[in-house]
Amino acid sequence: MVKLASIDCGGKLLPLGTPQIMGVLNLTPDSFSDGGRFIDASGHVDIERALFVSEAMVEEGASIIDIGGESTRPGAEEVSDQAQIDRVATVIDRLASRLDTVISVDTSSPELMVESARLGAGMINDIRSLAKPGALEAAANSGLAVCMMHMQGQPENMQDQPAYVDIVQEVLGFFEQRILDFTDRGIDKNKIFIDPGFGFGKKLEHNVELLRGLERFKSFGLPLLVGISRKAMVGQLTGRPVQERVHGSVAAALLAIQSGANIVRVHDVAATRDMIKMHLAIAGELD
Ligand code: 8Y7
Repeated sequence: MVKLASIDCGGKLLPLGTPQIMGVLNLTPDSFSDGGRFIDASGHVDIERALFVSEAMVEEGASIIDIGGESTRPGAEEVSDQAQIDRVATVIDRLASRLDTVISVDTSSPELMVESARLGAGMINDIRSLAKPGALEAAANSGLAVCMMHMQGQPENMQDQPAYVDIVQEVLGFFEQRILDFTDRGIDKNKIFIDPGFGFGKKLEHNVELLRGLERFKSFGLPLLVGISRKAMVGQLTGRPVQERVHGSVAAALLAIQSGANIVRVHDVAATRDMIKMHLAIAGELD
């Protein structure tokens, strides 16, 4: 298998020779798996706690921390740009200066993209794939790496009636077009990650088909990011509530890595790190 080199993420190098872990830091009151964990009694982000947990995730093996200030769970309402900035800016600033870890900002807001780049973030993770007016320009000007994710519909309605004829083919087609849109606007092709967007406008059968066909997404020669951690898919297949989905999530991450995923976006970093060590040993790639 052809190995990808490292990618420059805002001046920090993300190695891609082995699978990397993106740890999730949701600074939201309402994310489905861990909402409210960092919100104090007055409704503000508990910055010290967010920094502490981020550093713990790095110690456990995360090389990217994905910071979000807007819940994108099915049916979630959009949050204003300023409210998102208020939630995440200080944490991005303090983490970027304190850690070698790549800081990713989970946002669709061009304003927050610009502000995050200024504060030292290295990557934009936009579930809307830079669809908001001004987002392509903001991302291109930032020079940051960008994760392009597939979603059918919008978070408000995406789980109402997802429908595909051939999901893998349709998601591949989306990337083909969107890579052109990104590069036409001046985003460096070598800084694009692709992500099929598990659970975003997808029913269980669609998510299963995507995971089965995951290898086909390697055809672009771009790093592949996969997020299945604690999602409904894991709940449906194991019968477990959200706080009991670690084992199913780690299994899903291993299946994704065995099909070529370069980055797994997860809540349970330590468990995922153990799995990757096992994978590397058996695949003969342990350093
Ligand atoms: C994903 C994501 C979420 C994902 C990427 C959750 C922000 C829902 N899922 N970003 N974000 N890929 N790139 O369950 O799968 O964490 S939010």
